[in-house]
Amino acid sequence: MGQPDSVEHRTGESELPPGQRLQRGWPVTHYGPVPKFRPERWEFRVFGATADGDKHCWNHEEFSALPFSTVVGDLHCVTKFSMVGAEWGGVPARTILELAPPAPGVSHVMVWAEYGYSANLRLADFASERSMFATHKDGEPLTAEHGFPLRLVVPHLYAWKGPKWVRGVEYMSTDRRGFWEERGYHNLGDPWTEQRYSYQEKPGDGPEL
Ligand SMILES: Nc1nc2c(c(=O)[nH]1)N[C@H]1C(S)=C(S)[C@@H](COP(=O)(O)O)O[C@H]1N2
Ligand SMILES: [Mo]
Repeated sequence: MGQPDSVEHRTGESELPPGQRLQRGWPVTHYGPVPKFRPERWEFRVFGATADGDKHCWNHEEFSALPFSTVVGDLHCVTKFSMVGAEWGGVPARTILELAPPAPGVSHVMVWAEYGYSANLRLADFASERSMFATHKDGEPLTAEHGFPLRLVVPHLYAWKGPKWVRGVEYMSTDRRGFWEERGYHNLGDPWTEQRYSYQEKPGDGPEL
């Protein structure tokens, strides 16, 4: 056969997004050091424009007790490798939206991670049924370099939109750029239309640069 396992059959996708190539294994890609997990100091915070005006916090034990489910989704790195067919286990973003609802005017979220890494998402992208705060991949806990204890996976967007070592979500009534979106990457990041770089943005795709 010579080909990797038939990816199409596992993911239901007929092809990779344009310009992407299949990666064997799972490379580690991120900016900066891998944070050390300190359970006693860890909390997951939802803040900003919440419906009740309050912050919502879960410590690690509380977060681990939230209902667990799985989703199959691919990772498409803007540097052109894709990792396909992973089964992510964790807490769907929709569950967080239900437990800590946003105020009516919320249009975007900023997902925050250790060391100030952030990624902005339209609320509709965040609320996708495949957006997942993952603790596990293929039944195993995430490793430190892949985001343990928690990472966001948004399979329909480039993978920089999914922070590893995620610590919270900010609800926003206007869009703001996250870490890579401020540094030349596209504000929306749809791999199927190759929204890679900010110079490709059309009016309305993002805040003025
Ligand atoms: N906190 C944090 N999360 C991050 C990044 C980062 O630099 N910091 N890089 C992103 C990018 S560009 C990619 S491609 C994926 C890579 O995930 P992986 O290392 O598990 O393959 O993580 C994303 N999440
Ligand atoms: Mo990436």
